[in-house]
Amino acid sequence: MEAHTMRAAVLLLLGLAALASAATTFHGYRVVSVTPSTSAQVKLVKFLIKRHGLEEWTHTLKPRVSMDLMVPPSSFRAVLKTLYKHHVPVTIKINNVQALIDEQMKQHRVLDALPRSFDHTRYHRLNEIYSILDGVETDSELVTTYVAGTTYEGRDIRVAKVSSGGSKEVIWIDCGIHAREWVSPATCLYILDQLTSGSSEATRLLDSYDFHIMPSANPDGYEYTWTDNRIWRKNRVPYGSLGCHGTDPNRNFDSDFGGPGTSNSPCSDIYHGPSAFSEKESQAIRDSVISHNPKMFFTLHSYSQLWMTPYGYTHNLPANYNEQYRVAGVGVDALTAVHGTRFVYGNIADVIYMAAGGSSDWAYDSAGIQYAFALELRDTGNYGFLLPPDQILPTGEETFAGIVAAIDAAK
Ligand code: 0X9
Ligand code: ZN
Repeated sequence: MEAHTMRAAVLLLLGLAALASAATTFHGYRVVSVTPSTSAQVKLVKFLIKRHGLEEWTHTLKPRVSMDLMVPPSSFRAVLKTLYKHHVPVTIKINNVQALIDEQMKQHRVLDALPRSFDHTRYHRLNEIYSILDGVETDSELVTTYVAGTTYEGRDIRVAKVSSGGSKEVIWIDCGIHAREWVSPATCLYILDQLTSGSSEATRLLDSYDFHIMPSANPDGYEYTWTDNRIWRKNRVPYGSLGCHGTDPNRNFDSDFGGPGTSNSPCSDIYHGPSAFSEKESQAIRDSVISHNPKMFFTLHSYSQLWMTPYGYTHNLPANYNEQYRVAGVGVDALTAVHGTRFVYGNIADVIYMAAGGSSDWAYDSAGIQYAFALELRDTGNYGFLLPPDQILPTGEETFAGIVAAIDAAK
C-alpha cells in the first residue's frame, strides 16, 4: 500500500474507533453533597444547578436535607467558591466519576457465551439478564416468562412469573425503571434466584403467592447506560426540537400527571412525557399490573435507602396510610436485621420529595393495590449509582428479607 493510502486508511480507522467510543465520559467530574439550611440557601443551590447545568444524583431540595450533585471540573471552583461564600455545607463524595465508571467496566468481562444461570457478583447487560431468565425458565418448573411490552428501540420488556401452580394472590416487583440504578435489576435477579431455589422459605411463599418480576422496566435506557452514558436515567424516545431524548417513566403514570416534581421539558431528567402513559415502559407496567391484580406492588430504585409509601404527588396521606406505614416498618426492620443497613420509611412526599406521575401512587390510586411501595436501595451516596458489584449480594439479601417480611405482615 502506498504511504498516502496507508495514511488515509489509518485515519479512517482512527475515525471509526473514535465514533465507536463516542460515549459520554465524566473525567474529573465530582459528586458533592450539599446541605442548604435556609430557603435562601436552597435558592442559591437551585441557581447553581441551573447556571452550571449540574446533574442531580438525588433530587431533594429543601432546607436541612442533603442533595448530591455532579459537578464538571470546569465549574468546580466556581461552584465551591459560591457555596463557601454563602456558608452552604458541602462534602465531596466521589472525587472522579469516570475513574469509578472505568473501574466497574474493567470488572465486566465479556463472556464467551451468554450466562444461563445466576451470578450475583457482577452486573449484567440486558441480553445476559434475559438469557438468565431463559435459563431458569428451562430449568425450573416454577418459572414462565411473558413479554409485557416492547420499547421504542424494539426491546422486549419481560416479566418472570414464579408460581407453583394454580392461581394465587400476586406480588408484583419491578426493577430498573431508571436506567442508571443498576443495583435494582441485579436485586430483581437475586429475588428470582431465591424464589426458584427450592428453599423452604421459597416453598412457603409460593404456597400462597404468585410472583411477577420485571427485572428491567426500561431496557433502552439500561442498554444506553452500558454503551453511551453510564448515568442516563430516562428511556430513549426522542422528543422536542432540541434533539433531547427520553421521558422519565416514573413521571409518566396517570397520578396527578404533570404535577409537582415533574418537568415539561424533554431535556429534563424528570420530563413527564407528552401525556400520561405515552411511554411503552409505563404502559407495560400498567397493563400487566391491571391484568394480574396484585395484592402488593414493589418498585425498586436506587439510591438513598428509603422505603416509601404513597403519595408522591401530595403531602396528604392515603386512607390506609397507617397500615402501609406499619408494613413498611416491619419490612425495614427485617431488612436492617440482615446487614445493619439503615432505611428511612414513610410517605414519598415527606421522605424524599414531591414527585407526581409515579408508578406506586398510580398502583394505589388507580389499580387499588393496598400496599404500594417504592424502595430506594443502597447506598447513601458513597458510590451512588456506581455501587460496586460486591454489594449486589448483600443488597439482594437484605432487600429480599425486607420484602418477605412485608409480605408476611400484610393483611
Ligand atoms: O424520583 C423518583 O422517581 C424516585 N427517586 S429516584 O432517585 N430513584 O429517581 C422516587 C420515586 C417515588 N415515587 C413517586 N414519586 N411516586
Ligand atoms: Zn429511580
